[in-house]
Amino acid sequence: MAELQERTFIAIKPDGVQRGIIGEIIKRFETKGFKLVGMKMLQASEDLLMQHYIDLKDRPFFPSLVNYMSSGPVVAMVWEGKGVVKTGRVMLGETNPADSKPGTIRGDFCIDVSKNIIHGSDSVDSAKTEISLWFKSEELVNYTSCAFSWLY
Ligand code: IDP
Ligand code: MG
Repeated sequence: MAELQERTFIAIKPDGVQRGIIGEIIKRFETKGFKLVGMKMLQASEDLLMQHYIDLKDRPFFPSLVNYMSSGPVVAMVWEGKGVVKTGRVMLGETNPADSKPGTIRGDFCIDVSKNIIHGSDSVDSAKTEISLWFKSEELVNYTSCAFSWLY
């Protein structure tokens, strides 16, 4: 049962919001069968983004990454389901859109690594850290999806 409640943190970055791709991204996770358990639009602070990307702090692109991510609102989401962390990453495509296959989100909707429209947690552990960084526990909802018995 617990494996069916795996959660991942997905964020539509400022370019994805500005370019009008929010609905398309949500649609892909929704029609796949994953369950949306948290969602909000926010202007992320530099503090939050520096914590979120702390592992990349020594990379040359770190300042421009934080600047990009704080350049407009983002849509932060938590999606739940069996294997959602790994499958979510497959649905995103590679970090560099040029290496992403058609059919993936980055493969279909963007061109450059510096504007790759979406974030997804890369492991179950990092998902837990990111979800608690971006969401308060009361912002996440527990409910039964009527599709559950048709998915599993
Ligand atoms: P990921 O988002 O696929 O997990 P990471 O290596 O964790 O990729 O990098 C985080 C984010 O930093 C990327 O999604 C992208 O926005 C940005 N980034 C990564 N590599 C580069 C680069 O070489 N130039 C500019 N931005 C980069
Ligand atoms: Mg990453």
